[in-house]
Amino acid sequence: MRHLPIAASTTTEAHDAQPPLTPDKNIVEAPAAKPTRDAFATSIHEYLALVAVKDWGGAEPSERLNAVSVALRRTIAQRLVETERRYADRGAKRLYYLSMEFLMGRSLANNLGNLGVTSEVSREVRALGDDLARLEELEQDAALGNGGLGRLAACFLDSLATLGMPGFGYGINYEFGLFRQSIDDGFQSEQPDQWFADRCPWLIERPAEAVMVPVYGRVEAGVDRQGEHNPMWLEWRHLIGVPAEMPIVGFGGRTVNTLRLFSARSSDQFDMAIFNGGDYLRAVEQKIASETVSKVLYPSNAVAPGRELRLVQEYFLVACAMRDIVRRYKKSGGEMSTFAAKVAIQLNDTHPALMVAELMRLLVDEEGLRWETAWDITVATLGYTNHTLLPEALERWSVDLLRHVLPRHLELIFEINRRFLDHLEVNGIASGEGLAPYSVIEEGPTPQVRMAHLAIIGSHSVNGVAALHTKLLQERVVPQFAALWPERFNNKTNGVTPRRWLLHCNPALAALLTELVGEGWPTELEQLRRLETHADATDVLSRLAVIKRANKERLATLAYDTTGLRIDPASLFDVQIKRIHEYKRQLLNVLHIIHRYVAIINGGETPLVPRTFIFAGKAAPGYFMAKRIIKLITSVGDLVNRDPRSREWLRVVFLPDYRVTLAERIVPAADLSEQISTAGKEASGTGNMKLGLNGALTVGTLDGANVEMLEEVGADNIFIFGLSAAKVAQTLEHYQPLTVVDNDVRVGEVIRFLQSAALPDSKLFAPLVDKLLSPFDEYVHLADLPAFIDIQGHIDQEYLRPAGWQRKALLNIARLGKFSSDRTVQEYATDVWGISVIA
Ligand code: 26Q
Repeated sequence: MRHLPIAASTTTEAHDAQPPLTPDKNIVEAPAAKPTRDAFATSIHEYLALVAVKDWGGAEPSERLNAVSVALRRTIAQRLVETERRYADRGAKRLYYLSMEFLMGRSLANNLGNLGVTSEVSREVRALGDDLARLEELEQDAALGNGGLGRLAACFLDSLATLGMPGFGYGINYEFGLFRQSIDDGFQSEQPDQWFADRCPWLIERPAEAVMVPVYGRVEAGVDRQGEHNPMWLEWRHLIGVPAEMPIVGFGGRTVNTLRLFSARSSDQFDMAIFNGGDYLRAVEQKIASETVSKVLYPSNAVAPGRELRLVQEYFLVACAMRDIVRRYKKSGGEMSTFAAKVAIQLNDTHPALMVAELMRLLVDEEGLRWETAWDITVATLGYTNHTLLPEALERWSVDLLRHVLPRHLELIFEINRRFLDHLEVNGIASGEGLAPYSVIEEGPTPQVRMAHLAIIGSHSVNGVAALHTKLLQERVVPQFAALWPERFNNKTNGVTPRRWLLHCNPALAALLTELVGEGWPTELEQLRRLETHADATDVLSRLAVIKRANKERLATLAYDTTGLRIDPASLFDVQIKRIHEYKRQLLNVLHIIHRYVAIINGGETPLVPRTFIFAGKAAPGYFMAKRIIKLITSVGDLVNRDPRSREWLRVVFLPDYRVTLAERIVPAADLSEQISTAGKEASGTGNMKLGLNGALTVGTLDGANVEMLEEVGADNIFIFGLSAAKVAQTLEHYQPLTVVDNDVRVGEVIRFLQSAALPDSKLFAPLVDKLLSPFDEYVHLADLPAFIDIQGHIDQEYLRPAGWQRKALLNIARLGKFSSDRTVQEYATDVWGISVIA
């Protein structure tokens, strides 16, 4: 039996501490010097000689890529050390961004660009007889995330470093990132994505800073020497968290922050004890179980089985981050009583919400602070961002499971809740049954812990990610807390990094922008407003068109290479790229395609404009309806792409394996951006911003950040259609999709097409049709279909006037400057984190 006195430190490091990152202040260093070409070439050759044991001529392309990447380490490491010293000298407050997901994509081109050494390195690689762009294409994406939430975290890290703010990411070094998707016979199939967490040139392992994380076991009441309640957490199992650092290079290369990713390892000491006890197989099993914790990223919408592992993962992140943060804080001489003055922790959704209990455990059990003091520190330190309005997506853990995995944390959660409910009663805010909506515990046959409640009660700031989302969060999701603590709630509309999503992914457009508005826009995106003076300059508009056309040709080549389908760059590229989810309504998009097809076949009506409908996105492996929607898209595609009557006018392509790198190719090539979620369901969206900034016009509902995009670009420059969030709610009170079918000929034709044998395997789509016709279709597809078809007709007419279309595209680019993640991060820094630029 192993005893862990709770009052004793569990932050024990597994190995000796490393020397501090801060170098001797007397050493004079070159001020952020660029690497010289010679030094760079030497590093490449050294790496090949020492690691690959080859010369450049004999090295595989992937080894050359590694050599070039590792050769940048010297410069990056130097900036990292300089940055750390700047922060330390100023005693800067630091932000830690806790997220189960970081969707980083590729690093090489981004780091070269941010360091400002792309052309030098490109020349160097050419001198060696290779091509940098070719090598860049070999880099695998770091896909440690599902979608928007993970990519937002990555954009925020880029902005923090670019702004010169001390903001650091904490996450899990999954061995398997988000699954790879292929399309077999029109169906999604999934393959593991082993992204070689241990061999990534961008990850620097820090084994000396490993931390220990206890899980499982039980709690026994005890009393300390002063006679105070002193519980013991007993018979726990421990995991070791081994950190690796991914440097985050800010634009300009002056600031380099880090993303710390932890891998789970088993504790050798512990295993040895079992080995020595003679139970060899149990020891090996234990080892495997421990290392499983960081094995795989959970796809969103993951279903019940295997959830215990997800809970352990969430705690693993929280516990590793906590120990690392406290170690650094104490090393800098900080007292726990002033922790919140130097440390801000942001919870990316509720996934790391156990931090509320973990911080209390640290402060009360380990540091011996009074409950009230500890609570004030906890609330002052933590901030919580909500990313969803879907009630089914709000995290809940059963009390039984929590007791099993984290017995002491469950006790702390009960105590937090007891004191909170007491406070409500004492102050006459609620009592009896009226306490239920506030309680962290949802009573019932299997009582649940509501993680959003825990996060809200334990944080000084609660924010939504777009104005509408924040309003609905307060009105619909947690009105009880919004009324109780109005000052806690605030909005932070999402943004995207202009470096990756404009400068890097669309170099031709970026060059034109620089020529027209100057070179400040990548860090001051509002400067794009200056473009407005060119809105009627025909030469500028035609240059925009030429750039778009070239990007479309490049995408057409990619589409042909990956699917064998030829698409026409002269057609309108109509793009919907995002996770496949019913609320995002890829199905509505397909219904419109079917409408166009039926109009050609039955009515002999050819559309005004040839269109290519481009889809990409992954469905959660267990999400039946989403997977069926993919099959419908590919089946409709097979039909319309082959039929000689339609193929001139309609092409449908599903590009497999959507990921950051694929988005970088699609986004610059889009004419039209589909943002058609059921109003009130999409928290913000960020793809909408990326596409708009690259000159795509948006067709969208009044949902998420679309509302604010409309405000920015003006009603003439965006295609808004459909029910508002309020109207959706009203409609659902007595929704009769069959009435829409009866009243709109076009809708009737589309439904009859789906019910007929027009599509091979048409039976496969019966569940989709049933849902469309059900009064319980909470996504109200058919209610919005007539307006969607109407606006698409209007869009064709607009597209027929190229100058008018390009003018709108220009005004989108000019007016979307608000949606830079630099702006978002600055708002968080001022309103929530209390961190500043450390120049
Ligand atoms: C939860 C429990 C178990 C397993 C997985 C999950 C899980 C994982 C990921 C639940 C949700 C997610 C991801 C959510 C997400 O990406 N939300 C999106 O966040 C974006 C950034 O704020 C918004 O722009 C999008 O509107 C929102 O859908």
